[in-house]
Amino acid sequence: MADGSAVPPPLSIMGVKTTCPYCGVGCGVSGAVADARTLSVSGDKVHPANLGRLCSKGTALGATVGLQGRLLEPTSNGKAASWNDATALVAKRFKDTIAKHGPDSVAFYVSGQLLTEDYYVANKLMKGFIGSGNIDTNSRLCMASAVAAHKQAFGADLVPGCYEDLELADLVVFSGHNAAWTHPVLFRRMEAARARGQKHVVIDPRRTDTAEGADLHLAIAPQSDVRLWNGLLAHLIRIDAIDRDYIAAHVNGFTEVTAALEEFDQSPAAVAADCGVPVESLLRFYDLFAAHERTVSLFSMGANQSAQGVAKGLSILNVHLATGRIGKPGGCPFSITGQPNAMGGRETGGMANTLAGHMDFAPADRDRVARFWGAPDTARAPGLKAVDMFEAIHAGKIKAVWVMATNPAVSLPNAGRVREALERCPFVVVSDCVETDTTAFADVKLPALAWGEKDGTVTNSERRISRQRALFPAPGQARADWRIMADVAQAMGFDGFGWASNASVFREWARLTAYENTDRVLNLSGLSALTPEAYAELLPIQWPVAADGQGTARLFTNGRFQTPDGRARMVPTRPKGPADAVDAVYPMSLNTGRIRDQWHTMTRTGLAPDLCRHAPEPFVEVHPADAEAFGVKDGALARVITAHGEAVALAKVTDRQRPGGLFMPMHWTDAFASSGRVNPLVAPNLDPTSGQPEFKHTPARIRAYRETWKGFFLTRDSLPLPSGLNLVWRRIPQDTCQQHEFAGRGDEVERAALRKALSKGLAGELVTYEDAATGARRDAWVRDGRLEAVLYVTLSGRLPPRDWLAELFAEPLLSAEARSALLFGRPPGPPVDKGALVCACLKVGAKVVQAAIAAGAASSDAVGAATGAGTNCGSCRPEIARMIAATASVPAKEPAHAH
Ligand SMILES: Nc1nc2c(c(=O)[nH]1)N[C@H]1C(S)=C(S)[C@@H](COP(=O)(O)OP(=O)(O)OC[C@H]3O[C@@H](n4cnc5c(=O)[nH]c(N)nc54)[C@H](O)[C@@H]3O)O[C@H]1N2
Ligand SMILES: Nc1nc2c(c(=O)[nH]1)N[C@H]1C(S)=C(S)[C@@H](COP(=O)(O)OP(=O)(O)OC[C@H]3O[C@@H](n4cnc5c(=O)[nH]c(N)nc54)[C@H](O)[C@@H]3O)O[C@H]1N2
Ligand code: SF4
Ligand SMILES: [Mo]
Repeated sequence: MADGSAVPPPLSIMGVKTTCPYCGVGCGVSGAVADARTLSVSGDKVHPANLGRLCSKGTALGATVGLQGRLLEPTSNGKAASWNDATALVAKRFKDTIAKHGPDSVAFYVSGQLLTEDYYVANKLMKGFIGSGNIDTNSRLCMASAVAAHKQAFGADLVPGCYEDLELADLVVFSGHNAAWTHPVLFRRMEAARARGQKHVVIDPRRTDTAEGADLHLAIAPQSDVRLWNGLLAHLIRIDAIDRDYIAAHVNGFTEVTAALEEFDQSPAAVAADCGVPVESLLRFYDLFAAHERTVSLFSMGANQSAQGVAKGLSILNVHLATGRIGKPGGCPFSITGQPNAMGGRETGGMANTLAGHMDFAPADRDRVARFWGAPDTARAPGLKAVDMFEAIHAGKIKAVWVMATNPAVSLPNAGRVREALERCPFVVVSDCVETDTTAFADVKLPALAWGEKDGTVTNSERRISRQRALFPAPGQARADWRIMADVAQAMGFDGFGWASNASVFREWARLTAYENTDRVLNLSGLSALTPEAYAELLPIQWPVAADGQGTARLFTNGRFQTPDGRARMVPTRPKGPADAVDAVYPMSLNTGRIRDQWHTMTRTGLAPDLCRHAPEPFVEVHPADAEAFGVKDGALARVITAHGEAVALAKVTDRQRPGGLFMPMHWTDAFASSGRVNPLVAPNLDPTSGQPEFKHTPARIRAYRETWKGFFLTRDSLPLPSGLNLVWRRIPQDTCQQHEFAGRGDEVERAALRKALSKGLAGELVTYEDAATGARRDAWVRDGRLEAVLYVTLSGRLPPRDWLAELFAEPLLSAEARSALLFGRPPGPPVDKGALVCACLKVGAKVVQAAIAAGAASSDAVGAATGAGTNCGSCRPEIARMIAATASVPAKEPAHAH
């Protein structure tokens, strides 16, 4: 049963099929609503992307649909406003700004987390009717380099392969892709293929969980990918392992590429030295690649997020074109998408340098789109790309901006400057579902429907269009993004925004893809006359969709590309180092990325305590030799400093990190840590063609934080924490309470100020214990016999485990024993400390896994059988294997497939 109309579904609706709102795998989800906001989810057994599987994040969706923190009414300058007033205000401010300063004085910054229908409306409004190219998307931070590479090589932004290819391949190369954590369900499918003999090669400076069990890991020097792939191509040419017939029939540019290769020493020794890998490993990669006709090369953020991201992509595409490994079952280059609808945004023209339907600003394309829209003012030139857009806001050139479904105050590079820009901007509108670091800068906040409420389509990494469907009625006054924009467009006086439903928006979009389409691969003609009922029931389908309604799994099967002569283009690329070189002041390379259980800026996954227990705090990974050199200790706090900013994070000393490299997760925001955001540190260096930032490399240094005291604070409800004190805090959501960890460098006066600030928000009786010898102080607030909060501080001593204290919050009445234990600082019985959560799906902690290993479980499967860990999405299996290897004298690894 499905509902595609604007009418909310009844509360009792059971088993609605929808799509996961997180990664680009695009898993089908069956959601069953029990009552008001209670939801249970399971994987959709017939969705082709996941066939019933979900990863830890998908599994925990039910924990994220509460209404806490939600925006439920429009506000203007912090005061509630009606939709009519808010719409009129946004329309007027945009119109006035345009009238005074021209269309390029306004901008939209949108997101791959919008639906295709939302994206289409945003783009039509900005490019078609406002007449400016100034709409860009967070996909600029994500997919822009791959898009540019595709356009140069194939003539359009086309992803050739499909998920089936990942299973049919004999060799899968992961280039800057930590699939085990970032596309877990696909990784699980490839692990199954690996058990049948598929080989895995991982190219990543870090030994990630994807690399852990791989046949080969090339821990390359940061930003040396172009050198590596060009070296591979030179080698394949040398041993005549390229497909000369395919090149002759279908590919231009081979001669130019060969000439460019010859500018460099392509001997394996020279390439290996430049890439910082052993020459034997390099040769193994070359041999594996040469030996396997059916090769898929996945590439993700380690490729795209680079000042040479386009060249990295092209180098990969060049190898596949030269070997004819494209458009074939199990053979293709595969740029994997991050967000649930990154693809939809690329299709509908969410990027500043494209129009819609894969049409550009070439006059013929531009005029065709303008004709279709009946919009004579349609923009004639590309607008500003994300980082430049925020620079233009900072410079006062853009005077009104509307941010939708993204959190740029956290996620853009050089985020301190982004915040300055938002602060300076005369008019900032933010559409979001919740309060974020970015909504703090908004003049107008507009409440958007969230996942589980919104309804429309998304396109996943394999070009598959799936429906997201509503499970809940709209809460408060929240509205669909497309509707909010259409209302503003109409209030601005524009025609063509009067759709009755999302189904009509989709139909118009599909018709545009088919409009005067003689050669564009992106064609949804078979969907351009969908009735509202057919739209409501639409089954997952891969574009292009022919007039007869048939989808398409693979592109370029006949060797024809979307270029004027139908031939693909190989494009010469030349290796360069990172944009900013390390030096004596900043001798290390700061790399950033994702962790297994958090999604981006934690606005949703941060609500699920189970997802916060694998890596509860912001951390920095550092190699043991560097830790030693800079006096950084494992488990202690460290300062990471770049020319742009500073952060404080927990040091994880590990040889999985390259010497000279640091890694920090991108996720933490002001809501979760006082100094854990990484993007104030990241240099805004861009790829000159794609405009994508080099998130993976900023010169940095690391130092110990050296606190003089530390402590923790557990409280039933979230409290605003004091600022201006010389301390750092991190908040960790627990089932029963909010845990805050503190460390400070101030004296007793500061600690007293902290205590005072915290007490202000608390009611109840305060009981205190002080131990002058260790400088320990324990405060507990008890109200009506229930524990409200505890604050433990110590100068030199140890702090007890938190889990035992957290559990006291669940007690309706504290026992006398518990009360004295509270002040004594020690649990009455054996300490409860579950350790980190290894398996978030089945809630299995490290201690339980270790116990199973100690009892003889010698493989991930055996640990799974004993504890359940790793038996759902499997993304913790590499970690379990590592724990086994660390315990056993003879490392018991996953079965290795000898070459
Ligand atoms: N759990 C989780 N999953 C997610 C997301 C999430 O937030 N959380 N976000 C989704 C989104 S939007 C995206 S874009 C994808 C991203 O998915 P991935 O690209 O897999 O994720 P990242 O961790 O950003 O980066 C991948 C790897 O690139 C490596 N790398 C760094 N520098 C280099 C280099 O110079 N060369 C090479 N070859 N590799 C390098 C990093 O060490 C890192 O391990 O994940 C999606 N899935
Ligand atoms: N250092 C570093 N920075 C990075 C990266 C990195 O690897 N390293 N990766 C970059 C990449 S690849 C990406 S994709 C970005 C992601 O960065 P962001 O897009 O900023 O991250 P999200 O937390 O996903 O933000 C989405 C916001 O939209 C809201 N939202 C969700 N659904 C809807 C909806 O339907 N409508 C509306 N109006 N709002 C909604 C959410 O509440 C949330 O606030 O980060 C980039 N930044
Ligand atoms: S792999 Fe996980 S996050 Fe990605 S779509 Fe599937 S369930 Fe969602
Ligand atoms: Mo992304």
